[in-house]
Amino acid sequence: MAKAKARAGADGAAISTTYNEPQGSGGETHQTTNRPEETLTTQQGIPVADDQNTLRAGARGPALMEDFHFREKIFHFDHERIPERVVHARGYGAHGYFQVTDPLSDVTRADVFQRKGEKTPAFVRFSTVAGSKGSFDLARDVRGFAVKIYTQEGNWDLVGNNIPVFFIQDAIKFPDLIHAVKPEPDRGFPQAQSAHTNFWDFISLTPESMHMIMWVMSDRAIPRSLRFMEGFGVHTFRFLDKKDRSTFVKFHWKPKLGMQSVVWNEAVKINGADPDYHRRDLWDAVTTGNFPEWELGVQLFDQKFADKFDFDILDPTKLIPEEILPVRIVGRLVLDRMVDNFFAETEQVAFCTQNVPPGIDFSNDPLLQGRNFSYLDTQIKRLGGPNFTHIPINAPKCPFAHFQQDGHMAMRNPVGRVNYEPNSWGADGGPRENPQTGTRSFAETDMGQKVRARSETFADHYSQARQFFISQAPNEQKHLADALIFELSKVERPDIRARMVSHLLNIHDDLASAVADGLGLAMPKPAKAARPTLTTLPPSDALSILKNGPESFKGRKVGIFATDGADAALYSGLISALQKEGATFEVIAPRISGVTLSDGTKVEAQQKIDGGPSVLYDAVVLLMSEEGAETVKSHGPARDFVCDAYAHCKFIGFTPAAGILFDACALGDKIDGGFIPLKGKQDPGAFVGAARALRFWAREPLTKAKDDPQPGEGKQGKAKQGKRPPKSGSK
Ligand code: HDD
Repeated sequence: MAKAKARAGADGAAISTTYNEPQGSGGETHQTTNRPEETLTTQQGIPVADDQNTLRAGARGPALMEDFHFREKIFHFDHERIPERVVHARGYGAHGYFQVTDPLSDVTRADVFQRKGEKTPAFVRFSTVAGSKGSFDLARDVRGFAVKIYTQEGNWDLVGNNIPVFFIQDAIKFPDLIHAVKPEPDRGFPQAQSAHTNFWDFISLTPESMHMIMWVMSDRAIPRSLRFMEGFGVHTFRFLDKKDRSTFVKFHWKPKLGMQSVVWNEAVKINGADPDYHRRDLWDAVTTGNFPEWELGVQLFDQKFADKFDFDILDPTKLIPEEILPVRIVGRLVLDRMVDNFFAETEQVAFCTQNVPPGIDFSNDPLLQGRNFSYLDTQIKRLGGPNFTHIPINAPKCPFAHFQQDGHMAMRNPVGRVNYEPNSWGADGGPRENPQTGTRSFAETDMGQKVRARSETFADHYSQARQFFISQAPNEQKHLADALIFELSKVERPDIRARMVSHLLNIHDDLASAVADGLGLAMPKPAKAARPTLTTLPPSDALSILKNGPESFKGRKVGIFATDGADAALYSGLISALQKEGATFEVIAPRISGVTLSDGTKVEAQQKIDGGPSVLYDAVVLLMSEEGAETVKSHGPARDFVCDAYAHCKFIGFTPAAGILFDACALGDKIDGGFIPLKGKQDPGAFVGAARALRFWAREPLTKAKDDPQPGEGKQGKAKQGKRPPKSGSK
């Protein structure tokens, strides 16, 4: 057992230290807190008398080589970093469990899906793709959604994203894609952005990326919270039953609190105000017992369905609309515990797409096949050797036995005389293979000539991109066009901008004209398409965020900008309405010491106005006395608080005195339905009720798609369960 040590803090108080110790099958976390009697030691366990001064020859003399404590401390510090992930470097993880709600024994023998109600431990790491470890959370980017489920038959890693399709069809293009999006090699910037020349150069030369481009230019790429986004396994996988019969499967994670994104201008400002916005949000939710939850859904289908579907089910740039193939909800994922140590767990966790337990198998998706090589390979570089499964976060939690041995940092080796198989040592001969319970592959017969070729069935690059676009609510379409204009405006070469617009012409004329107009570009000719765009695919409501938002304000956060003398009864009414809804709040005040309300009650502030801009909140309240409003009305951050909340279409609750501030922000004549006056007892409840719509979208000017059916009016009719009517202003 490792000992937990305590060290003295600056004030002399003991600070707890936790060591993770690889042990037995899963390792365990050993934690001891506040044990001031414990003595600081070296890594070798030698007690340390003085940790403030190096050993030297005379008080002003040179340091001595024999100071092993100093040398060990600095040696360890010098080696504290491991290479960051080549992609998905910035991430945040949490523990939890997966629970089966609808067993799948009819289609898979995977042990994890057999018993209703059973919980299996899980670890999830969310991430951005392009940015370095220290980049900001609100980059426009795909979010990684990697889930490790520690099943009783080994670890299952479902290494997905918050977008159900991908940029490329063949893994051989992955290094090119990532080189193009990462900082340009000569100058080393821009960081965590796709808005630069090289990225759009590569994309505009890669028509297969167009569907994914629709998603990453949509609000999906700027989620409000990791808790409010969907996850997808992306590829088609296989389930295998007890007789090895195969069913194709696509995996979906659906957030219980609905989907929600921020707007781009807000994202830019959040990155300055709180670069850790997403990780702080997850930390706060889990540590206050508001455990984030997703449903696991599966789309199941057979070869017959695959044969008649419009697109190749092996093509990772395509999805199967939920209206055509409903999602069956089979379980839930709950995150209920943060890590003890970020490095030990979140940084060292190693996901590998090839980790699938018996009963789950791969399809021939060429991207998945390539990933199955890449992930194992990358872990060896990143974690330093082949024994990364000895690290507790990566170790299976079921019994395991094999003859792999030795290598860097081996924590466990097979015991006894036998380290090979077959052997003649009978019962002492160690583990044996088991054809009955062991993992078996689908008996794939689809083999052919050895070729370097892309299947003809992968050649339609635009139809589903169009389907995505016409499935968006008008506000969402506008955001998508604006995002393309923003990104392409950062592209230095006009020919690349024009080439992108030539692809957009194959997707939707309105989108192409809006973007060409925004760029001040003469309309180019459409790009040459390998297949003509199908204009018959109907809108799919499931693809829109606005139609899959929450029904309540639960899990959301209000910023209450308060001044001295604000109405005490309204304040307490507001707090109870928010608590009843399951929402949280922060008080923002001119000074961090807080405010004194009308009845003399003192209220602590969580933010001083300069550090608590309205972009950090889902809705805001201006709880002000006249005198207070007069004092803040000429203060820049106070005015930005109000102007931004207005510009970002937020609901604004306000006491009458806040009118002074509205006038100062030139909003006096712009009061609309998104402004909720707070005067009487019922008003805080009315504010929370309005805020359930999350944004007052009617405030946002639109560019409308003219000739397509509006989302929800398509031939495929209503989307699957969980679909909600459009929010106010989304028509
Ligand atoms: Fe990947 C990391 C998701 C294509 C190669 N990938 C990584 C992570 C996620 C994904 C969520 C972070 C895991 C973590 O939190 O530690 N990647 C995807 C998805 C893809 C995809 C959903 C397409 C459907 N990836 C992809 C391809 C390749 C890789 C085609 C290479 C051929 N991905 C990697 C990697 C990473 C990785 C280099 C970096 C760190 C790691 O694996 O552990 O191997």
